[in-house]
Amino acid sequence: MSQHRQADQKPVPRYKPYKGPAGGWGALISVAQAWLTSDNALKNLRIMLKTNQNGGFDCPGCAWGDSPEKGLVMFCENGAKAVNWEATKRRVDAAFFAKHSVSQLLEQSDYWLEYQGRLTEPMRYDAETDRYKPISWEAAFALIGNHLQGLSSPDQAEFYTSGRASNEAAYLYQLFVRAYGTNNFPDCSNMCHEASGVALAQSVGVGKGTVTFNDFEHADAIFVWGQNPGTNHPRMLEPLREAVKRGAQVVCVNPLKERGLERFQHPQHPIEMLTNGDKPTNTAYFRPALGGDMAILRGMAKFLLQWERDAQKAGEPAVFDHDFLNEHSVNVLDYLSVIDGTSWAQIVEQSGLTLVEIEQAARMYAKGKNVIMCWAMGITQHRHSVATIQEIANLMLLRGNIGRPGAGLCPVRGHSNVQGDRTMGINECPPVAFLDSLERRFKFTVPRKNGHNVVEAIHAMADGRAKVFIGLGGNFAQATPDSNRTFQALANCDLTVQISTKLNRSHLAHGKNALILPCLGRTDIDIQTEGAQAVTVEDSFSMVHSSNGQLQPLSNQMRSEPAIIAGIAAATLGSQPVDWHWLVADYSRIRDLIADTIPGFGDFNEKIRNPGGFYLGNSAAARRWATPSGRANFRPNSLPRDLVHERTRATGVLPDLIMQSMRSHDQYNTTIYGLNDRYRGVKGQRDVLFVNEADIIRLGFKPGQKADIVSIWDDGRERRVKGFTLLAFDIPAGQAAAYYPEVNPLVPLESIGDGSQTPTSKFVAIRLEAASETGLIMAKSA
Ligand SMILES: Nc1nc2c(c(=O)[nH]1)N[C@H]1C(S)=C(S)[C@@H](COP(=O)(O)OP(=O)(O)OC[C@H]3O[C@@H](n4cnc5c(=O)[nH]c(N)nc54)[C@H](O)[C@@H]3O)O[C@H]1N2
Ligand SMILES: Nc1nc2c(c(=O)[nH]1)N[C@H]1C(S)=C(S)[C@@H](COP(=O)(O)OP(=O)(O)OC[C@H]3O[C@@H](n4cnc5c(=O)[nH]c(N)nc54)[C@H](O)[C@@H]3O)O[C@H]1N2
Ligand SMILES: [Mo]
Repeated sequence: MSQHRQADQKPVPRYKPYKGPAGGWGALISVAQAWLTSDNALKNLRIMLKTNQNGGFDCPGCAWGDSPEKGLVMFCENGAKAVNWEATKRRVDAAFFAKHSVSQLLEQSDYWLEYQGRLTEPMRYDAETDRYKPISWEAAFALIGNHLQGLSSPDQAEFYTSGRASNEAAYLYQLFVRAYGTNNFPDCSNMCHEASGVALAQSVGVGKGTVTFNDFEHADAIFVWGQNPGTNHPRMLEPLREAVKRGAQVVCVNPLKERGLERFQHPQHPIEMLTNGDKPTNTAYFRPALGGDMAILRGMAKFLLQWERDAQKAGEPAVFDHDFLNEHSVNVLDYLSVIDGTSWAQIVEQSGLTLVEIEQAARMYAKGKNVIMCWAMGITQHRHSVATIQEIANLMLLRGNIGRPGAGLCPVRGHSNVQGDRTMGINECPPVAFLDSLERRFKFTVPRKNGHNVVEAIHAMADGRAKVFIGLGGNFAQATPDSNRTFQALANCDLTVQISTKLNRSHLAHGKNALILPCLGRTDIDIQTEGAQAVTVEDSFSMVHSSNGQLQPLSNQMRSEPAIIAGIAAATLGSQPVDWHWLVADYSRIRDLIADTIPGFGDFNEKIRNPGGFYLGNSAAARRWATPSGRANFRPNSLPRDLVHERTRATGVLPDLIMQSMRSHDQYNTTIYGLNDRYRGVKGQRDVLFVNEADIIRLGFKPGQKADIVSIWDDGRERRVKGFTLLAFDIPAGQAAAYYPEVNPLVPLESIGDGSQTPTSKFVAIRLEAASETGLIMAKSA
């Protein structure tokens, strides 16, 4: 049965361990299903072949880059799902909203909501009938303009951005918002790689990765920390497998045995598919405690220091890269002294690994001449994420592993243009140089005070300090922590505006006035006054390239994101400081402004004609250190004293388990494509808690039984999700895992990263309680 049809039917939950490799026939079958059930099959096949091709569109899936030289088919299973999901023929129009009240829609699952199809016309919430009703674009813009003009301060509005927005849309948006007068730019990055940006800016002077695609071919060792590329960045599996093939070390650090980090069969490789051959994607696999990565890294550094001292005594070649340290770094002695000050006992206790394992990881690191370290949400969504990422940088600096071919830092980004949006100025703490350059170019007084991030925006709306919320994409209500409080915060607003492609819970968690503004997606053809428009995006490797929509939009009532922003801006500011409508008639005019104000974008319009786009450059990769010291900084942070938060400890309740929240194979963030998680063997359900069998029994439950999950925090609020099935799973003792966004109500709004304020979605202290509802799921043996 097709996965899409499940939206209207009750699925049968099932759990059966998955034995195949990642990719392979499973992926091919899944692509075929997504394609056949998209209601647009033939058109979609044609456009899928245009994914990530020159002249085609950038995959709306993840931010992994592609080799600019390769002519391969460059989409993956989950990219195909993302494309098909967007390119549906089903429509959510006035008739749909006439049929369903908002209260009725609230009863539906996230899966059902998005499955209903593309939003096709602007709608306004009508409180009397509890329904969305059609509104003209002009009236919608006027309503927004009136609300914004009526605020006593521009800081009473929040302007959210999700990472799919193109460079052109993002630039226009930030220009409008700053001309309006605020830096309130909460964005998805605040919940994602914020810690990477903060940490790396302090360590190496630039908050982005330093490697490019080709570096993977020259690395002797690649470390993959807290990332599940088999599901979230499938195109990364090929370079990993190629690295293993040529004898490089691929070291995975992840508490779960993720299938994509074990074996991979290339679904676009005929011989491999026909012979059913698959290849390993790692040479070592370590399974840490949640939040234990910094201790592992510190342990590796401690081994390195020991070997360096041994080598000095024995007159053998040094372990550290002394030339690099002398020429390029500061603070190394402070760092070495915090290493000496960290005890082996604390390292082992916090890491969840044995000393032998940490030594093995250190040897693999020390043996490689060129090492790349990759990481994602398993590293960034902790309280001490900034310190952990700085420890990655410290370890890499010791051996000069930044700024030479085959070596470097690689925070693997999430949304396809989340990195580009930051480059364009979607930043609540904008760099002064950027503000100066806006002021020079546009001659208005740019707001200098830092704005709100996601968590601050929720507080501001909850307290009544913010009254208008505008979302450029995304699903704010569902992606954020402490869901009940976020809902309440949005409901408090005088106006909420969602610029969206698909129906989601943020349209239902609305303010007193609310608008849904339907926009074009990456796959749609975008026609403006001067003709068809391309947009541009930046991938994880700082490659900027253009993206051209290929499909006829479902309705002529949809508008492009830049056109919608221009409409809002004109209704609010008239034609100040630019003629908004003139700008969006031809996006190359926006790109000219980008070229004028953002370094690296000179001749922007020329450069994007280049097939494959252009490289923005990265100062750290060129060993230029844009830090106050002018050098790479060792950051001597201490390990956390206790991984469990003192506000959890303050309750006196001991956690039963520490839980992480993660993505299934059938979802894109809050977009749920289906109820299966193929590589983890789960079918037909999402309300599951992965727990070690011994823990299930220790806590007085049986595998397959249902439980309520309650999180532990000292503010007297109850945070509970009900009736989760306990799945006996291969997971380290004391840990649990569940799917985001179902468990977001459990993440306390105050549980955030030091220095990043990212919600700690990978570390939630929980208790299990007997559920009112009980039941066993069918546990079939393989
Ligand atoms: N198909 C698909 N692609 C996507 C997305 C999607 O939802 N679907 N989302 C996109 C976005 S926005 C992002 S940010 C990325 C997310 O990509 P990932 O970061 O891969 O996403 P998660 O599912 O959150 O996976 C986190 C991984 O970290 C591990 N982990 C959890 N806690 C720890 C820890 O303390 N230490 C270590 N070492 N590991 C830990 C988990 O077991 C899991 O394997 O993917 C992007 N691409
Ligand atoms: N517990 C927990 N919470 C998390 C995470 C976690 O791991 N655990 N991960 C966090 C991370 S890494 C991220 S990035 C955030 C994601 O947070 P968001 O980016 O806010 O969420 P998405 O689910 O990606 O947004 C999906 C919606 O975007 C809209 N959309 C899709 N394409 C387009 C487009 O082209 N244009 C416009 N305007 N709208 C579009 C659709 O209406 C769709 O419903 O969630 C965070 N929340
Ligand atoms: Mo993300």
